[in-house]
Amino acid sequence: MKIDDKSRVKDLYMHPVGRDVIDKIFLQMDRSVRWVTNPAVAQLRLGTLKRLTAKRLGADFWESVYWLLNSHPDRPSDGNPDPSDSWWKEAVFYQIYPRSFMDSNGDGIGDLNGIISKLDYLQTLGVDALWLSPIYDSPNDDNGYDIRDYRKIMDEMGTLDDFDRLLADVHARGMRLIMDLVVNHASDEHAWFRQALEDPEGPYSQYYFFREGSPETPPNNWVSFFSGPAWRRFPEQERWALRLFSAKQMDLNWDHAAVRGEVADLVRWWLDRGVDGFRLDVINYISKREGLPNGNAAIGELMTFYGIENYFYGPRLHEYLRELRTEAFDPYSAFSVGETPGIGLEMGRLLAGQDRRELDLVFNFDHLETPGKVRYDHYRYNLNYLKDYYIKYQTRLTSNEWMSIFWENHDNPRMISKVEPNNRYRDRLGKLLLTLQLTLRGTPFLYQGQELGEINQPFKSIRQLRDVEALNRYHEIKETQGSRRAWRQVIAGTRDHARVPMHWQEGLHGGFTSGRPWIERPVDDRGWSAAEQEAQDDSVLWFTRRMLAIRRQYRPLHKGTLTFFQSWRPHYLAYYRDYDGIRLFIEINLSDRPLLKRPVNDKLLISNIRKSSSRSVMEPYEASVYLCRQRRS
Ligand code: ISL
Ligand code: CA
Repeated sequence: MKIDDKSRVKDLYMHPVGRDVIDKIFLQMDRSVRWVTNPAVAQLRLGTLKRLTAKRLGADFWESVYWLLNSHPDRPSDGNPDPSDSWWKEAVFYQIYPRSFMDSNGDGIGDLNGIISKLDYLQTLGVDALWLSPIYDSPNDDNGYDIRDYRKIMDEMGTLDDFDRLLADVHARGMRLIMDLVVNHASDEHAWFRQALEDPEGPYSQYYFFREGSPETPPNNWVSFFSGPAWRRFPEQERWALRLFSAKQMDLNWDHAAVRGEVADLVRWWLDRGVDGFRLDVINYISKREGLPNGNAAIGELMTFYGIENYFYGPRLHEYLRELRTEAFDPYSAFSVGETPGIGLEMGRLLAGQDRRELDLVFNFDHLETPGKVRYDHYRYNLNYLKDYYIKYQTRLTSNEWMSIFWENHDNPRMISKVEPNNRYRDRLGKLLLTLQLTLRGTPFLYQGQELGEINQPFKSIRQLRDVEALNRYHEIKETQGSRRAWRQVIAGTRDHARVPMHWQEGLHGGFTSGRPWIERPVDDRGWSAAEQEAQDDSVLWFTRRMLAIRRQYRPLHKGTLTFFQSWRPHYLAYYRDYDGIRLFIEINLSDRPLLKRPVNDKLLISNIRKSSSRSVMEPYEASVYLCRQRRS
């Protein structure tokens, strides 16, 4: 059904993209979406709404919304396809940020040989698959997310031989390895871009979004995720080029078939080497609206990024993903998980619906901040929201879809510190978050350091930060609001919290390097290194190992159904996982206060509380997993 002035608000909410957009707007405003679903409003014609809101939202607002919805006629399917036993549905992934994982040669930068030296550690931990953040040749403006040569290993990381050895060693341990595929953009130092600059009439010009126009004003009002306009000026060529991220990350033009061919080619090249799949960086941004029109101001203000409606879910996204899958992934049965910032639940279902053959999984980010907050705000993360989010997902997803489960990655502060900014209950909360992540229904992606209960860093000065996003942001805010306010924002959200070196052992630089690390790890947390935790039976590290072993042993934790128990109780999250007559019960206190327990005489498998002091009351942040006694029936 076409959406236009005659449509009603309820039509909007029944459309997958419409629903997501509305949910997102209300989430951002921290308001209940019931405002929209109530019958009086639901019947309203959009034309009427348009007239009522014309002043506030601007005439182009509704035009953008109609365009967005009408370019996505598909509906998620109601269920079915194969709830199959794809390996990635049962696997636990572990994300490595190679630059900060382990340095083998003392230059202060993590490398492939460093990773190889820690494979025993990872195998003992009990994870099934590794995801490596980019290790390709790169000038490192954005730590490898700006690729100069897709078929070369970054000098600091090692060589292709090292890579082949790493892959063979991973496989020999029965694990799998996926790489990061960054193809929304490439480095301005990539040969394609250099040739495009050299020869504006040549074939490579079409690989990018070049625009002429006044040297003072960028071609449109789009804003970069890393501050400033989304355009970079090339004075010699008298042209602008689109760059949604840093000034050195030039957006590739996927509408040009040759670009899609190149991407399929390089994917096959790595799959031929034996990798098991890819995580696809900002993959929902690859299709941009034709003509690159200005972004609507109301949307820009609300979402912080002007222009986003023109590409966060572009008109040809599904088509391009299907093509890439047919051309490159499917012949190798390779796995794909899309990083899809900004998309909502229903769009996620469209992108990862099994019957649609686009992606296997997506990373959705709506749960990383509680409503109304953004990463750069100071606030306490409310775990009740995580519960609501998860319940909502599990209620909407069908057998045709599967969910990724993650709390952290290299772009986000540490979850323990978000919940308890002063790091109280560090040990207990770390274990709670792991319990949750490893017992919910879906595929967990752990991020390096979670198994050590890592927390945010007490950075003291901008000189300690390295991340291009944080540095740009700091300087941008400083100009208008001064350095104190700039610092206050940046310290809350900087991605560097998660990018400091792994804490392998006590002493200098945590055993990460014998040289000077590329980024310091200012936190003083004696006792928390991997080696120290190894020697301590009740550490977070040992808890992670046990939890992973339990997950391996009990099938209900993979494919089992999930049934919530008393989901209406605030601060209380409990659920059953059932499979083949075996039942587990997971019970979690989401708050820092005591809470009533469900009376059980089931067998306790694991808990983050050493010895429960009471049979009826849970301690703050208590999390326990029980094996239920044989069910009568
Ligand atoms: O949307 C954002 C701004 O709020 C960012 O979170 C952004 O979408 C996200 O950081 C995208 O991340 C990925 O692509 C970036 C890279 O810097 C990140 O490290 C990567 O994970 C550009 O390649
Ligand atoms: Ca090194």
